[in-house]
Amino acid sequence: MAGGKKKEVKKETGLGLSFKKEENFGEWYSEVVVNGEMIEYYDISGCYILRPWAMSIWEIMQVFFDAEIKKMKIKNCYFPLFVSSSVLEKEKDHIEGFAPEVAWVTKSGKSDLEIPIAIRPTSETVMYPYFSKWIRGHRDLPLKLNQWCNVVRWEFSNPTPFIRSREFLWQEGHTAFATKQEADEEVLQILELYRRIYEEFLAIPIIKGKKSEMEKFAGGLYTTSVEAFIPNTGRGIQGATSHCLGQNFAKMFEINFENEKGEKGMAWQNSWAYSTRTIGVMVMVHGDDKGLVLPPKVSSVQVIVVPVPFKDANTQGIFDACAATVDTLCGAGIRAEADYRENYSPGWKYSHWEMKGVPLRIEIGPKDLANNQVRAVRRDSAAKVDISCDSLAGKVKDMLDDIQKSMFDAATQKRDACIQVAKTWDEFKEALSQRKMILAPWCDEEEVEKDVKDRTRGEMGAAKSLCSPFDQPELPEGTTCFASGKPAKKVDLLGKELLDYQLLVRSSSIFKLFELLVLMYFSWSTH
Ligand code: 86X
Repeated sequence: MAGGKKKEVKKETGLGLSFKKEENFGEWYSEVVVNGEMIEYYDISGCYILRPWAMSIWEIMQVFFDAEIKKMKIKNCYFPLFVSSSVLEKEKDHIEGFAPEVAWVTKSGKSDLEIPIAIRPTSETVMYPYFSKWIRGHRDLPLKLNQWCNVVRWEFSNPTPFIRSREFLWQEGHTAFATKQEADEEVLQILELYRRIYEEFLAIPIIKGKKSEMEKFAGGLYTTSVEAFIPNTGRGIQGATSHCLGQNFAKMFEINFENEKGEKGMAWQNSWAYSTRTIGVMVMVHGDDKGLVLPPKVSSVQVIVVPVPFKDANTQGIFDACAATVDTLCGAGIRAEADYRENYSPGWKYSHWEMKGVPLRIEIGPKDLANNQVRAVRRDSAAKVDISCDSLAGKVKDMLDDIQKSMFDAATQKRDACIQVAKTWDEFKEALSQRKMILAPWCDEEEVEKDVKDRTRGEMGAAKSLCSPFDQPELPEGTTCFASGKPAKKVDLLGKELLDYQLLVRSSSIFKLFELLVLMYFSWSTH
């Protein structure tokens, strides 16, 4: 077992990343989600296998969110995956722009279906006919439903694991109220839960705000969101959304009720969602050149214990100490496991668990055994400390809390360094070229918003309004819009979006051949 008695040491190849986060972000990301055992690529483009390592993160967030919405008296339900074409198209205006993304089932076996059936891209049209049926009087309100499910959107632009996949997991909440005030309140309560998922669980700072008229969900009244930032790309990304739909859908689907006085009213509705995209944002923000870095709160293994046997030392004693360590930690509510595999060296195990992003590694060798201590190594900072076995659980708990906090602080510091205040167009352009998000005084007019897009359009997308942050500074009298020079109404957060970013700039082999031909032509023609 120890030293020469090792059975079969696997080659220490295949570990480690061939791309650096700073140098080739897109390739780094594709590699880290696979080598970190979160994703396996699948033979249908844009579809990915979520391995247990990713699914466990999703489940931890789900346990939190599900409990919180239950406190709000929101009930879980499950509506079918399929939508008939007549129901999907009932609500034409909302669907129109999205139509190319809808996937259809057209056959069973070899025979064509009489009427094709769509796969839900979202469930408004699936659910709202039943809201209409179930809501009669004011006693039927509020109706507050949520479902955990998959949806399909047949995207054609660069698919990316978690961030933009053709099938993804989410929760979608759909609620109906008698009054606008109740709906408004819920929009913000849900948004606060989304903030907590990002900041408290994923250790990612977000900005809460309201979407512009152009960027809001067109079917609704207003849209709020949490906006995150990916420093390496200089891009913002929408983390989750909470919409007030107003009475638009109630009008279309006839979701009406009668109040105490027998008067007719129309329901006020909300819808809200967060998806497995959260996991992709976490990988992008925290990962490094050694692999994933998982925040302790969402890691299914918070502490990995690695025995470090040495030649003729007391190997059994070391293994027993590892088992005792796992027992103590698990007993204290810490998610700990030991890696006893005999066909891998300790060094290989270190790299492996670093790749998977486990927050804390505990090594136990002969010296530790003799001193009644263990060695703890942090994933986020690589800091090493020796911990006495007598105070193990308490110390480890403190360390995990500290890692969670440090990761959030580090991400916040990086994010804040990428936010620039701009008062003029030139300042705005300069900050944009430095891959920053911009806070700028804004006239909040659609024409100007379009103009900003036009004037910044490049190969990898245009700058756009990300949100108008709820947290607004006081605007001095006479402040003007950075883009139009008109009086500013508020401060807006602007930037480029990750979804417009070409993550993988890979040329196909036929394209490479073409490039080669062009190169040859020019080198010959100059002779
Ligand atoms: C917008 C709106 C809304 C419930 C949410 O953001 C929260 C959860 N839905 C979703 N949206 C679409 O309505 C849509 C519709 C079709 Cl038909 C489609 F193919 C794609 C879509 N994408 C987004």
